[in-house]
Amino acid sequence: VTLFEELNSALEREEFELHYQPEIEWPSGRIIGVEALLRWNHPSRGLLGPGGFIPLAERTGLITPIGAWALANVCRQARLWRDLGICPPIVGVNVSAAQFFTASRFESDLARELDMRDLDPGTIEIELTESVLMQSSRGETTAIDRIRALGVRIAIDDFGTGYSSLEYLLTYRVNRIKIAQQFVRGLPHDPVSATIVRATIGLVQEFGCEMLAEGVETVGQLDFLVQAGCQSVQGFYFSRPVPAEEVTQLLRRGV
Ligand code: G
Ligand code: G
Ligand code: MN
Ligand code: NA
Repeated sequence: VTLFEELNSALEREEFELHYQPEIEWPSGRIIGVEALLRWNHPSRGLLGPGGFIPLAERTGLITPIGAWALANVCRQARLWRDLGICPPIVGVNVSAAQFFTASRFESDLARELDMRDLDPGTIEIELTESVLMQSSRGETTAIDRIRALGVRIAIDDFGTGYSSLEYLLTYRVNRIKIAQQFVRGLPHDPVSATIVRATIGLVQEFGCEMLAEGVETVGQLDFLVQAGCQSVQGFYFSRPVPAEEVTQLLRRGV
């Protein structure tokens, strides 16, 4: 069997799992959000990260049903946390361009899930890459506008790694920018990383947008970011992505 055939049957075999990584406000240490990250529990290869199968899913169109599964599960989990009285303010889910632009499926799936679970739409955050913004046609009402109109949050993921046009930030009024971990990696000593991160933080502040730095692994990176004005962080320094039950514990007692 090929990897494609295995991926094709992975949904019905219930081989996918979502792990969640906390997003922390510092120095308060408060968990302000969690990001859902897909894992494939492959029958012979073990637990695979998205890097091992998302590109194949995108090329073959399988990302649409897999992504719909992820979205439904994120909404179900958000509702479970709400019922427990511990729902974080933001529950984020990654959405590929290939999935986002599949006719109006994504939007209608999202609206249906919110309705069915009776969720506050402002709890759910859709993480899009800059390539989605680039492919959206400016000047007309886009899927992004309609999703914002539902009250759902939009974040730009991996900010700075794409073909950023500042115009997109103004056009779409996204809620949040997630600064790519590739820029955080070199902090605090690499001067190029330091300059890019400081400039990005200044820019995002000008736009009045929320922000978070990804991939924080060391106290040196954390200190640099907080001093530069970015007080929301995510990364191995605080927690790896972990199964939902572990996040439930973290939400109860903090990281
Ligand atoms: O966990 P890991 O570092 O391997 O994730 C790599 C990337 O895979 C993430 O940055 C994210 O963009 C993507 N990814 C993770 N989960 C999902 C998902 O549920 N749907 C889509 N489309 N992409 C995801
Ligand atoms: O959606 P995005 O591309 O931001 O996905 C985040 C990915 O980065 C996840 O797959 C997650 O496992 C990974 N990640 C999260 N925190 C860290 C970190 O501190 N260091 C490294 N190297 N990877 C991280
Ligand atoms: Mn992400
Ligand atoms: Na991403």
